[in-house]
Amino acid sequence: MNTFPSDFVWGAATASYQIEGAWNADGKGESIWDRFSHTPGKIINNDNGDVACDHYHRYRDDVRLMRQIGLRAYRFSISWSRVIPNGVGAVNEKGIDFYDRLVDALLEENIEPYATLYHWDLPQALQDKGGWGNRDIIGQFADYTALMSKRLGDRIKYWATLNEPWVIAFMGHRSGEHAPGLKDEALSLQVSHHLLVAHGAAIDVLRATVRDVKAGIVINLWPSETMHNTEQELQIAHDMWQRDNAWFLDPIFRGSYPADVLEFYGARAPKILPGDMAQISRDLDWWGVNYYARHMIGADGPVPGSEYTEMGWEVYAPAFERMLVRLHNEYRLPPMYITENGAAFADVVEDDYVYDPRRVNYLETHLDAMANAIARGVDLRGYFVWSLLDNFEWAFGYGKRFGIIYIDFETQQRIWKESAKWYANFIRAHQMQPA
Ligand code: IFM
Repeated sequence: MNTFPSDFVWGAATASYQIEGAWNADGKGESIWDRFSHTPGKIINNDNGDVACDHYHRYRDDVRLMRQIGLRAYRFSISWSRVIPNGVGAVNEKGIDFYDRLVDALLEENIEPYATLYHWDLPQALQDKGGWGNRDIIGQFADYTALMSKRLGDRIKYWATLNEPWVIAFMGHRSGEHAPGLKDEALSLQVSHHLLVAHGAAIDVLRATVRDVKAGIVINLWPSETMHNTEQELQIAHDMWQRDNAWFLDPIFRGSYPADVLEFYGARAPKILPGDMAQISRDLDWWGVNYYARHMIGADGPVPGSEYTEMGWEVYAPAFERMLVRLHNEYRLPPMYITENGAAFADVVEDDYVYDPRRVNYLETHLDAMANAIARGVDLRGYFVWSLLDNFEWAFGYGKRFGIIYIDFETQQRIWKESAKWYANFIRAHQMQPA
């Protein structure tokens, strides 16, 4: 059995729109997710994040839960429209106060805050001016980063610029399943480029503003594996890796887009200005990988013998280990964190408790895969389970439960799942005791 270094960081992750609620409280502006979820037909059941887990009002309870689980770190995101309601200009002090209080509450419990600046909830006022499709977003994001890092940088060292640029660009602007709900491939590619340049601009701001900053980005990665290893399947797997993963990894870590993908997109490829690639490929102190499952090419339906989550995602940890080793072999990388990993299952409450052995198995096998990857040389420093709480799962609404803590959305009661108990015991057995 491989294991973890004693200073390995054990955490949990959430995101503002998925848990905070209080969508228009205390001067918060409208975000694209408020607008999208208030549009009938966009979200299953027409659910929305108006209340969500009411974390805005209950964050103290949630920090207490984190302490009880024994988390050393908590990854959350800041809602841009809560702190700058129109995206630019006037600052909403009450919004900043919320993050101030949250960070202080975390530090009181010795829980290290990891802040993500953008987890998808763009101020609607900026979307009205073109959002991520308008190059002005680069300066606007830099200004927002400057505000937050000046206000919180004395207490937050770990900053991520973006969460999952693939999802923002392609689900928001190509498939239209996510806010702002656009379906335009050329636009989605331009958006992905603006996201990356804005990321690089924000890295410069963080370095200038926060002493001893640890600045990074979070990327979602899905490896593609093949059922029969035919030449055709291998080609598809290769193309998917290039278009979905290398499209973001190469510019960040190599300073150039993959040539085969640029050629594939041809005239739809983004407009790149001089200096952009250098801006995108700034040195990082760390980076985060969000990993859930693999794609299986050539499987006509489910892979025989495999288990699937409520999302329809396969539970298969060996692909995780293989991907981590591949990344380590192919790129020159800063220290890596797994910033999301977890599974949605149809949880049932019985006697104020949720017994979720399938989630425990998912977590156990994926942690095992990580320990193996570390033994094979991968510089992995921490892990954040997705998610601390059941929450608003975007276009799926509240139907998909990823939490290790169950939320009764009628009463806002927080209920322990077996997986939270299991994780608490695991952390206790593996973590360095705080001084
Ligand atoms: O809930 C999301 C999260 O916001 C981003 N990564 C994937 C999770 C599960 O779909």
